[in-house]
Amino acid sequence: MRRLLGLTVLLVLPPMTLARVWTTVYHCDEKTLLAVVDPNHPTVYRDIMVGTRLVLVVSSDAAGHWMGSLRLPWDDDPYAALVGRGYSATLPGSTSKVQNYKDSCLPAAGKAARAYPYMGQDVVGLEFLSGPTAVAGDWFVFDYQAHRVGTCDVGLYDLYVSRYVPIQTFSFTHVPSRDFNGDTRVDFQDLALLASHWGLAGSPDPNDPNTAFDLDGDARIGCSDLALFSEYWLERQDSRPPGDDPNRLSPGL
Ligand SMILES: [Ca+2]
Ligand SMILES: [Ca+2]
Repeated sequence: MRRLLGLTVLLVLPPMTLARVWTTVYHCDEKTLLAVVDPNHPTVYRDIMVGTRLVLVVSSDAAGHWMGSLRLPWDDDPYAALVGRGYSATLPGSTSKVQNYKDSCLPAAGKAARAYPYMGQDVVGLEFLSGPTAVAGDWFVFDYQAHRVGTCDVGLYDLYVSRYVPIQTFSFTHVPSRDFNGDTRVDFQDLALLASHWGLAGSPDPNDPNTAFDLDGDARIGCSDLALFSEYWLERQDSRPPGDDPNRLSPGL
């Protein structure tokens, strides 16, 4: 009889679901999702150009207090930066010195939400916590800036679960910029610059003005570079500086 009652209770109770926190990666317009390379590996993304700014939105399907972190290994730090928005040395309504990226904390994260820089022994990034009045939704928004050609892995951590094992890992690969004139958009002006260097020899010397146009590094500026250029046609980079943030004085620091 006792066993029967137990089975009855299990059948009547609603199915339990675990709260979930996750990060979504957008282009700088904050609307367009960054494409993934393989649908079977949803956190390995299409290559991005050096200078590209991505937007990382941390969301939750639960309410209440939570504490997490976005981090990258120190070895990857020269290649990219995780950047908060609206740096302040104090909290709202307080004069005590507490670092906070106030514009990175979205309304759904609650009034007491906070985000701040984090430096560990092997990792660097941001930590953040939602307040007790948090509701399900988008909680935090941060920027990712690609500084150098190479790869960078970013982990999302649930600090109530583990400070060492991420619950989500993103892998970004940075390729040379196609925005040759630096106006944040890949368009006809950049195509004209590429055409004006057509047929010239490339060079491994980063100070050689031709190097930027030899996109595949074969020491020749030609059709293969045009093909690589066209892959990013009309893309935007929009690598805005993070503003007055003493934690991020210059790229790669
Ligand atoms: Ca351009
Ligand atoms: Ca080439």
